[in-house]
Amino acid sequence: MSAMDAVPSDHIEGPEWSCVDFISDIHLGPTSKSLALSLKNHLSNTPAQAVFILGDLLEVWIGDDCLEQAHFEIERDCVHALKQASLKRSIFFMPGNRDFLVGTRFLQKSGMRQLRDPCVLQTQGQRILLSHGDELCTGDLDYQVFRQEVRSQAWRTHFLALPLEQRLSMAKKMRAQSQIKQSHQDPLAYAELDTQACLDWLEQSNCELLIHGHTHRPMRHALSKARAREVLSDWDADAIPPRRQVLRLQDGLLKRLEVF
Ligand SMILES: [Mn+2]
Repeated sequence: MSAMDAVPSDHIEGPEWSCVDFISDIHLGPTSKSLALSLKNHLSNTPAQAVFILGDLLEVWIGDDCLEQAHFEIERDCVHALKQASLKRSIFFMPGNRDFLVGTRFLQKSGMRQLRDPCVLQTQGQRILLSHGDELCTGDLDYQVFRQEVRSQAWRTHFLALPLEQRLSMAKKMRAQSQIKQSHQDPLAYAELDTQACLDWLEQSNCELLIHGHTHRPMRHALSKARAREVLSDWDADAIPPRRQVLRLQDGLLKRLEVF
């Protein structure tokens, strides 16, 4: 990877792509054998010339040194599959709130190009705004303060320098706090995106459509006469029926499909 590639892109053009896939919130972890298999199959068999992973590919990521740890076999395997797929198609990765600590080594080994959040995609005659989505949950001020702190270079440098055991226990604690918070809220309102914030971003970027993940509530929302957002599904192999959904833009049309 060249030095230039290491800078996250905020604008991607794919004039030659007739098929593009969007996924997010796969939440791969040490017990996600079945999901990892579905993802690997999809990455190697999709007709898409480009795959956009819009955050939370991993359940949690606490530093690229984990790639050398025995416990992280699923993630290591996924990196290998991404690399293989990246030889045939372009794979883009935007960090989510669970895996924003994915670093240069992870990206190099997986062959993924990193995107800024948000990022404008121009393809098939459309301008589409891509985001993980959590920055648009502006109604949750506590979360936005937390987000700003952990996304700062100072916090990142400090955290990544801690011993692995300490990082693991801090990540567990943060997860537990987030679950307590979530349990006290209406599940349909939890971590919902602010409509005006979405409209502002769309206007600033001159886009009509926002594609994002994060909420795990897959559907299309009309935001105004001309503007809409399309929410990606999370992946859950244990759900009945299992959810492994891909949003595909093919020949200018969006469709959702389940993969196996
Ligand atoms: Mn998320």
